[in-house]
Amino acid sequence: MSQELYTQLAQAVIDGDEKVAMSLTKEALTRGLNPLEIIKEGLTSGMEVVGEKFSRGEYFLPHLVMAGNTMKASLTWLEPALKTSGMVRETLGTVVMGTVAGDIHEIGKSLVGTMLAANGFVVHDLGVDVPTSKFIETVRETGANLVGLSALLTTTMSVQRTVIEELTEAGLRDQVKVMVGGAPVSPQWAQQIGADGYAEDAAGAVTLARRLVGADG
Ligand code: HCB
Repeated sequence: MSQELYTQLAQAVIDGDEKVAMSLTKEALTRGLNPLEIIKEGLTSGMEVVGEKFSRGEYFLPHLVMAGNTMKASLTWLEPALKTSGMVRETLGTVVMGTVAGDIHEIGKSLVGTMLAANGFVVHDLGVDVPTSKFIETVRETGANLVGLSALLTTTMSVQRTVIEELTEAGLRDQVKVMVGGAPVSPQWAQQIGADGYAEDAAGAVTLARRLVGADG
């Protein structure tokens, strides 16, 4: 039953049909389905197909825009549910989160930020196309102990390394753990650039963040 709904939701993302996606999202929530599962099995799996179609030259930029807007519209319904899902009362740490310079992909970064906030982290979301100096400045100002860097393009992955290098140059590297993520990023890449960890999705980012700040003992 729920699988059929997820398939329809994925199709709505593929079609870039915001209206259908929002109505299916509301239905899924009414049925009591897990918001993270709705995102993973419905919205994200639709996005994967959109990405594949774009790679094959079947879809063009407007399709990416429409799919992105469709996912964002559904997330406006899912985020309140995600925010209450963690129900953590204590503060585990302060995170500076953003998509690196040159990259405007927003959705995954925002989802990770929402999940971290729901799970006890104070999140400073700097947005997208964030200048490297802004990460450094914000870590210094907030005394953050964690930085989350998102990159969706092979051409912007290297900026994650630049941010880490500049944190070191600014004398802040010992104060913060750095986690990286985004479609082209891998655990090997994280290791190669001297990041402290890689997370595949928002739930994984919460597990990793808790581990990095020593919340799990
Ligand atoms: Co975009 N785009 N795009 N895009 N895009 C991708 C990323 C491609 C893979 C599509 C493809 O070719 N198959 C491709 C990149 C190829 C590459 O470099 N390897 C691509 C391209 C090429 C481009 C443009 C260059 C296209 C052009 O202009 N010709 C252009 C780039 C502009 C720029 O940034 N300078 C572009 C633009 C766009 C938009 C703006 C139209 C739109 C984004 C809308 C928005 O964000 N508001 C868009 C979209 C939607 C996509 C796809 C289809 C989906 C991305 C997405 O939102 N996924 C994507 C294909 C794909 O990724 N399969 C395609 C859903 C979220 C939930 O997943 O992976 O972002 P996520 O985040 C996860 C996960 O990675 C992890 O947790 C998140 C939550 O689960 N995570 C972290 C992410 N960040 C983390 C940080 C951490 O610390 C920890 C975990």
